[in-house]
Parts: sequence; C-alpha cells; structure tokens
Amino acid sequence: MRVLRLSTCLRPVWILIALAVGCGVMTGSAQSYANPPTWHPMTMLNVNFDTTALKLDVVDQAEKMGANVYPVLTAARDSTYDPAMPWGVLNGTAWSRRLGWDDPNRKAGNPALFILTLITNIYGSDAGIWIDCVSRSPGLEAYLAIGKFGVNAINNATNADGSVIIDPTLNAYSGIFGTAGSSTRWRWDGQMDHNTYAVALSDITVPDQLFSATYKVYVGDPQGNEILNPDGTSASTTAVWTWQGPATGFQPELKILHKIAVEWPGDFSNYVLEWAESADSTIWTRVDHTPVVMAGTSLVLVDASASHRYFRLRLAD
Ligand SMILES: [Cu+2]
Repeated sequence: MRVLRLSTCLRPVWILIALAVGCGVMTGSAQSYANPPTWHPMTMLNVNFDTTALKLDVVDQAEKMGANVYPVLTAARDSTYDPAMPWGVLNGTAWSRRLGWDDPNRKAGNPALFILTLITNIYGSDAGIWIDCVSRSPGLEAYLAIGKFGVNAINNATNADGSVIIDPTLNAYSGIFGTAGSSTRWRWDGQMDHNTYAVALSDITVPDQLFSATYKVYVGDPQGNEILNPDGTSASTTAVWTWQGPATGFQPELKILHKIAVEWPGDFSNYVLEWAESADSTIWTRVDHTPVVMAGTSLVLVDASASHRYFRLRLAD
C-alpha cells in the first residue's frame, strides 16, 4: 500500500490521503435491493357490525386459514431492502403483510352498507372504528403499510424500471400499535389494510416461534375515546392475531472485513471526510458514515474494494 499525504494551511484546510489498495479493479458499489413486500398472499380478517345487537365482530384467522395455521414470517437479512427506503426498517427482521383488516361489504360497492356508514348512522358523523393493541409478544412490531406495496394507495404506482413510487404524504412504515413510540391505538379507515408486522431476527429464538397481538376493536370519537351504546354497553370486540416465525432460528454471522480505517484527531470533529477518484477532482463526496470517536481519534471504516481512492478532510461549512 502506498500512502501519500498532502496538506495546505489555507482555509478551508484540505488534507489529502491517497490510498492505493491492492491491484483490483474498481468494483461497483451499486447494489440491487428487493422491492418492498406486497400484500400477497393475503388473508383478510373481516370486521363486521351487527346493527341490531350494536356489536362489532372480527372474523378469526383460524376461520380463514384453519385452526393452528398461521401466517409465516419471511426472513429478510440485513441487505435485502434499500436502507434509505421506508421499508428498510424490515432489514434484519422476519415480516408478514398477510393478515389485513377489511370490510366485507366494501367490495359490493353499496356505500349504505359500508361499516363506517353503519357506525356513523348510529354513533354520529365523527364516530369511527379504532383498534387498540392491548398486548403483544415481546419483539413484535407493526408498521403502517398502505396499498399493494405498502407505500402508495395506488396499487400499480411503479416506475418504468419496476421500482415503486412512494407517496410521501402517507408516512408509510411509521410505527403503529406501540411500535417506535407510537400510540397503541390506530383509527382504521374502513379500507383493506395489510399493515406490516415484523420481528427482529435477534428476537427469534426457536423454530416456528409464535407471536401474537391482542386487539380491542371499538367505536370511538376522533380522539380515540370509546363511544358506548345508548344502554351503556360496549360495542367492542377482542381479536387475537398470531404469526409464526421461520422454521429455522437465526444466529449472528461472524465476518472479517477487508476495510480501511481512516482516522484523524478526535478534537477536530468539525471536519468532514470526503473522497474522490483523483486528487485534482472537482467532485468530492462526503463519506456517508458517522465517525466513531475512540481513544482520542475520529475513525471511519471505508470499503477497500476500490482500486484507488483519495480522501481529504474539509472544515465543515
Ligand atoms: Cu386483502
């Protein structure tokens, strides 16, 4: 390895280090990631409202999938999804979008029979259906997912190259049901909603591990406070959803990496590390890793697969 150091004392201060790394050819860093998971195969657990008894009911998954048959979580190792995308939260988890909330009268197309119409007719125009996750297995997380790909209500919203178009207004893959500090209560919009349920691989300790969530489904006002029936009874019902972990458990893989460590004195934290293809390049790119400060130095590990690469420190603006 040949190391060349250049520096000037002009501001902003540049410190150049040229790294000659082996003799390999430049390898592209572009990585292909999987599209976000779709809602297929799907099993909808229908929410019904009995207008005579004034009672909600959710069809149990056992009725749809068979007794003791559960949606199996799909493992996604760390580099499955682009970490910059909303669904990147699923890296390192086993997930499922199979189970969904649905209104059985939605497809018939008669708005008078839609469940939210039935609810507002009885409880007032502000009333809605809320789902409160009252308990869940340790490690079971839930993320808002809308439409086929989870990030767009338009199910065929893809670019020419097949990549999915994200609707940023939906805040898709934000935590719900208590995940990531969210409220345990979620207001259902009466549509077919296949949210994403996921468990970190490190939380899966035995094969076929079962994870469950218990939901209270109730009529509520816009703030999520329950609205009782005129006689003081509750229209609410309890639903338990269960998922099954993968058939094999997971253990961490130990790897030895071919990386180069770049460091500078830790008290110069106001400098940023940049790289370029050549020393006289006009295009310098910030190294997108936060330095680790240890033993008085700022340390960044960079990929060693490039045949050569130039680094400099620049005083941050
Ligand atoms: Cu569905």
